Amino acid sequence: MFEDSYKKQLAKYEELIRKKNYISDEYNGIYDRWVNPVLTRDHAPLFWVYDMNKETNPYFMKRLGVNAVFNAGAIELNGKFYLVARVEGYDRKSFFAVAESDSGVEGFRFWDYPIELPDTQPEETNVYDMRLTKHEDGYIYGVFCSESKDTESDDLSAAVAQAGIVRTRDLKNWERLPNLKTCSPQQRNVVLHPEFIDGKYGFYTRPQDGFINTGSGGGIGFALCEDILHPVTGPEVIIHKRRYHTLTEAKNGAGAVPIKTSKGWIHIAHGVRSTAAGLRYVTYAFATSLTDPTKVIAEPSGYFIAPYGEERIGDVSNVAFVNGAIARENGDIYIYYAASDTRLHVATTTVDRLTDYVFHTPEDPLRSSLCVQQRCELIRRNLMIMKN
Ligand code: M1P
Repeated sequence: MFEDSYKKQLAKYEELIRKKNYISDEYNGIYDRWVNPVLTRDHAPLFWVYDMNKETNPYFMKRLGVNAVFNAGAIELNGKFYLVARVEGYDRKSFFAVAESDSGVEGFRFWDYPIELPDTQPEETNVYDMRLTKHEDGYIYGVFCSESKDTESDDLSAAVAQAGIVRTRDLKNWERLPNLKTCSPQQRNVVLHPEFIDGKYGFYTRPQDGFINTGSGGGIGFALCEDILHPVTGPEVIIHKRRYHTLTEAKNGAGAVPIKTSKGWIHIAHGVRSTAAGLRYVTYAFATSLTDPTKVIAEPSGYFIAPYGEERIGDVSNVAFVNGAIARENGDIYIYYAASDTRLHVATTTVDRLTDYVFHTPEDPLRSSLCVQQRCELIRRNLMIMKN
């Protein structure tokens, strides 16, 4: 029983890791979507899940199941692609683990051990969604959500979200710094800017009054911090506001570390709106000025990656979420987007295409009558061209 089941599961696992990925035939000219997810719960090595001892596990049972692998920070080091994924156990707790691939679109294999973060916050119950920033100070920083129970509330599910910070040089040895202190009672989706700004560290923030609702937190913020070892920010400026009847109406948040281009910093963020079927999460893009990170200089209308087809189904359905992208020196970009809090996909593009998309796609005019005008102008121009 043990031997047969083990061999079968191992063969399945190896087949999954070796599975070739290919580009989907869905076209938009902006990016290519790859068909197979790059990480799923089945990518967890068998020895993370099963007890491999025949004596203590004669039925070859899962003892510590993995429920989902999703929202990953991403980084390229020495030509290889690394993801620091959110791995969620059957027990609902998440942890981080490094997966490595040569191509960035397939063959991701987890390192033997997940990351054991220094346990410096006794009240911390859950950790998730690490953003990896290669900072110009020489460190790789991981900024993630550190979640604790809200002990001041009678509601059992009330929680407090803070931004935890770790740093490393090799993704193996991690130093934990104090959690970020901002003017907001809660923070999630915090991202460290890769360059110093006037000698200071810059954080994209997402101020929120409650754990789920942002309340008075009006959107994606930005704040500076003088000393990363004592990370306290000054006031937050809201750089990208939530807006009525757009995809950011309920909330939004920074996603991947911004990508530097000759025209500006390109951000891939997420926006959330309420529907009769619950919240819908999509990603969207915008650009900020190279000289002023608080100034939005381009804002294409509509979503960038939304959950399509099977991606719409999962533990938290109707969610596309990005917290990691890799921009290579040759101009290729790999965007790792999670589907419905369950699995991780990749979409590929280039700096040129992404820049064209962000800077030349029209803005959302915010009202139906203006949107139809915008579309009719496009149609008129196109029909003229097509007639000639
Ligand atoms: O469930 C969807 C996402 O919800 C949260 O994002 P936000 O703070 O913007 O609501 C995060 O918990 C994220 O991990 C999750 O994918």
